Amino acid sequence: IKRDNKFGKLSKAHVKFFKDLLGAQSAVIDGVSQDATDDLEPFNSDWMRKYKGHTKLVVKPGSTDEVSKVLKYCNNNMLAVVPQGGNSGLVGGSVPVYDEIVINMSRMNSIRGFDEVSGTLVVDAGCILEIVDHFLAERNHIFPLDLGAKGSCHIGGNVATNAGGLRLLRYGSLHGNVLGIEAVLPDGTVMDDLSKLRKNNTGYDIKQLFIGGEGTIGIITGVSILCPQRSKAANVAFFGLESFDKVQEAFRAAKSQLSEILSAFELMDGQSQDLVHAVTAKKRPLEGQYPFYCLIETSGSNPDHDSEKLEKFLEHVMGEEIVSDGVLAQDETQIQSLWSWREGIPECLGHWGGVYKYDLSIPLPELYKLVEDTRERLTSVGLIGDDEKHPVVGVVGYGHMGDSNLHLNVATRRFDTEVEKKLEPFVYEWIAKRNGSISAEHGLGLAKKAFVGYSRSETMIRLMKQIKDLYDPVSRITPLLDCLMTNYTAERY
Ligand code: FAD
Ligand code: 2HG
Ligand code: ZN
Repeated sequence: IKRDNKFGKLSKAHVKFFKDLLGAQSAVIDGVSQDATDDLEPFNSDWMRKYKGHTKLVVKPGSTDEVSKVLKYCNNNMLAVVPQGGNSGLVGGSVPVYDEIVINMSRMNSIRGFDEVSGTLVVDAGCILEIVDHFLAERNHIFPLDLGAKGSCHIGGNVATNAGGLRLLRYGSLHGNVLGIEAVLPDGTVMDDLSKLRKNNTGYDIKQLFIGGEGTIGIITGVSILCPQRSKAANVAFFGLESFDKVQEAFRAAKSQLSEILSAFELMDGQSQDLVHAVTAKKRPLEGQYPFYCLIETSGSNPDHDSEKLEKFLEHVMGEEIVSDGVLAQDETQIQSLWSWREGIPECLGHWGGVYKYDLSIPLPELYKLVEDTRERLTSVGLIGDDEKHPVVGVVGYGHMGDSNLHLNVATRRFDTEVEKKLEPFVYEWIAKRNGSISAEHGLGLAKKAFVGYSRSETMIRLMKQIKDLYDPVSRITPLLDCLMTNYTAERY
């Protein structure tokens, strides 16, 4: 993609404006009025090391008012920008594609308030998920979202991507939990919809457009969210199973027997666990090796009640030979250790080089078939192997079984066009045939924007484009189309 020269080039005068506005020295990382420094590098590349930008300026506003002034100035000067939270996104949406200014939200990191009676939390968008969850833990509450990147991702980034994560099965999506949003529109207008109300049927629920909007219509600066009570008891079990049919049986049994205390049901295939083992060399949770594993978590308010339920469930799945082997964590350390075999997969898969990632919604009965079909496809053309000559290390499937959300990952020794051509559009066509989604929880970003038509009709794409035009009207006239997100071009919305 070529840089669109309708966007202005950064000058020393622009940099001076931002330095004067933001005051604090650390709030502006400048590679314009001085030689580009290494300090810019982390903001120019993504977690997967797949996308690389060339920004010469990172600004870190410290308040909603500063975000507003930054965006207004950029709008007036045709300067392209990209919003960035913890930069843990997996679709290349958080890094500049060219020389866009990075608006990094990390300085907006205050917890604005928490009401222990209603469980309503109000935070700045730049708060890190794990820090917020620790704050809530001290108050016997829990953030209704958890994911492997919790140590770095921001609440604003979570909301902007409508992240799903490990406990959506229990607490539902951010579309239900987020009560209010404060955001700044492309022209600098502050949209204060930071409601704390659970119910508010007074017209359109506009904040929903910002949840999963990936920063295309505004920068989220504040979020209010309903947080559930933290459960007193938590249990984690890890099972080995002989087939995907057995995994489905185990899921049905878990839903019917553990019902309201079930808080996660995660799937890992044997190859994903082999690759984690190859990287960490940790002792495996089970003696034998199986083609499938699942991790089941329960959490509830009465430890005895939960244990009783769980015991009955274990008797059932072992007795009926639904699972072949299993282990139940005995303490918090073991809980963390079992979770690491699931949460550690994305990081371990990156060990060899590049990973092609597909985050898919698929009707449950066919969920694993895509992994088998993909593996067969790459094997048949000789791309998978143990040595340097073969670009592909392994094709693995894992994910949020409870949400019918598969993560198909192809771990490679290097990003390789031959591999990519075999995978795309094959994976997207496979998904479209089954009316699935080509992005269940990670968003479109740069990686998926060209493929949105596999999951959305022309009418839906037209409606999305109308919304983009409405919120960013200057783009239609001037056209300052992608003032907010240059990496999202007209093709996308
Ligand atoms: P970034 O990566 O910085 O940005 C993501 C997108 O949001 C970009 O388009 C960016 O422009 C935009 N954005 C960021 N902040 C704002 C803002 N304040 N206002 C407007 N737009 C903004 N995702 C899941 O759904 N479920 C998972 O289980 C999960 N697990 C993960 C595990 C690992 C190890 C990693 C690395 C990622 C995982 N993710 C998962 C991806 C997930 O999207 C991100 O971790 C997280 O939600 C992004 O937050 P962030 O602050 O890092 O956002
Ligand atoms: C997870 O569930 C994340 O671990 C990451 O969504 C998935 O890396 C991936 O493909
Ligand atoms: Zn996931």
